[in-house]
Amino acid sequence: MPMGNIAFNAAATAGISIDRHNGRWVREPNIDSCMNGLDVDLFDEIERGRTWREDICEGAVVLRGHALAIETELLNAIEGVIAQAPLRHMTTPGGFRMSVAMTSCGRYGWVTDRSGYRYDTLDPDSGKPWPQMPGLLSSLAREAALAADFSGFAPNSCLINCYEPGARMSLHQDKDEQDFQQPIVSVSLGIPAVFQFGGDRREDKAARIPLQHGDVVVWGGVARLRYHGVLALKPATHPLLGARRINLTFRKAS
Ligand code: MD3
Ligand code: FE
Repeated sequence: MPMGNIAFNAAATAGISIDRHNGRWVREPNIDSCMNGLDVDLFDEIERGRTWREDICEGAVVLRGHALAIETELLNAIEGVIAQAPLRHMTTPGGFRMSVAMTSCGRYGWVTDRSGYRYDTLDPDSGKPWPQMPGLLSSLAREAALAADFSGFAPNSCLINCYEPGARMSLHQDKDEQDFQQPIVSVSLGIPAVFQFGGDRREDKAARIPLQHGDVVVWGGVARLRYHGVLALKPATHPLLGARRINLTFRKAS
């Protein structure tokens, strides 16, 4: 288990004896002289050390490293979805094959074909409903939205985007959803990408924001309809995902 190793190594470096206790790392009570028997949550301390928040602008917050603590469980859940609804390269209304491979889970999946973009309850490749959204995914999205002050976020769609080196997403707005008061939560996993965050018009100059494995971003309020995209990924490999980047975007489609 990669997470166990990371937690263990960090604790060993800090020179603290630890024990596994209720699924979390804690200081061993018997050597804890100065804390008076208080259970210090060492696991949370370690996680906090490599997570922080960055405000991009009003309505947009990056929670750096926020998904790291559950990376293994997240990847297992994503694998389960992909086994039921495989990643595929869809065709845009203009007839272009997307370089990003996609699938969805939840009540609604985002689809594109020659007839346009839409949310659909059925996977067009199988004719079946999309796989259920795993509870771990919806909880992560809800909790991240709350951390950015959007309470009660209940996503009913999770789009899974898979990038290989060279894949990109050109500047666009997300406006196929019904209620723009609802935020969008994105989770980046695997090799890094440079995210482009533009303005309210396509011509507006876009800021470049690097997104790494474990970063979670919440986009809402005045940021919700801003143009955005992803630059072509550079060749790289990630220890868990190889030469791939997976991005999850959680939405309330309708
Ligand atoms: C800012 N995906 O699927 S996620 C998309 O990395 C999409 O795969 C990108 O854009 C990706 O539509 C970016 C970050 C993101 C998602 C939605 C936004 C940023 C956003 C909506 C409004 C503003
Ligand atoms: Fe988008």
